Amino acid sequence: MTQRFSFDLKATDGTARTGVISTPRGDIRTPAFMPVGTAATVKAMLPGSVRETGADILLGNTYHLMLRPTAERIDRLGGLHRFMNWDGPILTDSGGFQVMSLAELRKLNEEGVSFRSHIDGARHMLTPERSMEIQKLLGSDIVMCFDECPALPADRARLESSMELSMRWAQRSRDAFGDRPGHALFGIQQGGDDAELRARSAEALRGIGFDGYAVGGLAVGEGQEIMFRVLDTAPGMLPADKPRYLMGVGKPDDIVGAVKRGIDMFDCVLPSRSGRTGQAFTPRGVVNIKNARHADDPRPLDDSCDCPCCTGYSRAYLHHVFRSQEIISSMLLTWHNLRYYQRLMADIRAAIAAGNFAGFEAAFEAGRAAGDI
Ligand code: PRF
Ligand code: ZN
Repeated sequence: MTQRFSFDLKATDGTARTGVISTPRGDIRTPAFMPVGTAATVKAMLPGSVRETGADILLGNTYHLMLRPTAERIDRLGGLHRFMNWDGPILTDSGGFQVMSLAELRKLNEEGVSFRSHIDGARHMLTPERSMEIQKLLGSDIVMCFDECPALPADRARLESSMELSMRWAQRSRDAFGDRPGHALFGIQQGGDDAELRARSAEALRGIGFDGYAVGGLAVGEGQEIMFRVLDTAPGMLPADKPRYLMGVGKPDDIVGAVKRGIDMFDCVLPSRSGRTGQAFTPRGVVNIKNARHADDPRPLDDSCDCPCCTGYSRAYLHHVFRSQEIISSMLLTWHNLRYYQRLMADIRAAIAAGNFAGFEAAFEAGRAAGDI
């Protein structure tokens, strides 16, 4: 029986780690970047193309899918994998974070969060138990605990009561999830920028016991310096033999700095969303394709990239289709950005395996210092 979920650490370099998460739907090489497929699609990409960029796993969202088309409908249609035609692993976020950033008229109490849909204003309620039920109906491979994530800065009393609520919800999530071989449940550490609260949160989660542990509550307004200061200690509070996931991060330099501090998994809308707004990630920094300097440029966007955008098209073409608002502009730039992120992760994994993360970091920084030419 291959109904297993496991994490094998292959090599470490300082606090940076590389390994493989095994799931019945396939392996996830870590450090891993998960493209975001919020509404059962990675916008502007076919699932086979997302796979070609090198992605092992996608992220889906409880909040969006429960509102439209509903978890029950996806279940009737055979689950999220079949619905969106992606047969690899899917991690689903639990909904609380999206309720707080997207929904209207939110009311939070011990039981959960009630809110009005940002789509049609209908009232809904999310609790740890309902979030576990929805993620099960979706057929998620990696289920996230239902938590609350305060924006930063926040005072200590607010961070403390919120963290404690999230830990009670973590226990309720664990109880409601039950025992589902081949499926994983991840706990989420909270505590904002307070090291003592982070330690208490980690202790509570370790006491409950999870298949993996997320660092939540970061990239919520605090800036990179504070985020890295928290990450100097937070990952080390979590079990070394389980994957560690930094939720909603981030820019390429955020990822490099977080890997260095012991993080194994990431998700972010940045590569896909930026692709639709004309921003391209390259080893020499961000290129804004709408800039007039590209209008006559026959060169590829990134001469080091093997993606269809860079092997088939000029900057002049990309500039033209972006300015003309052609659909292919979003398709090509999203493909390139997702490929850039996956090459970044592959380079990171190879460097850690070779014991040369410092060399990787130096080359990464040198490329960005050189700038786009
Ligand atoms: N909790 C959950 N999802 C999240 C976050 C969190 O803290 C974040 C914070 N960056 C992004 N997505 N459940
Ligand atoms: Zn490319």
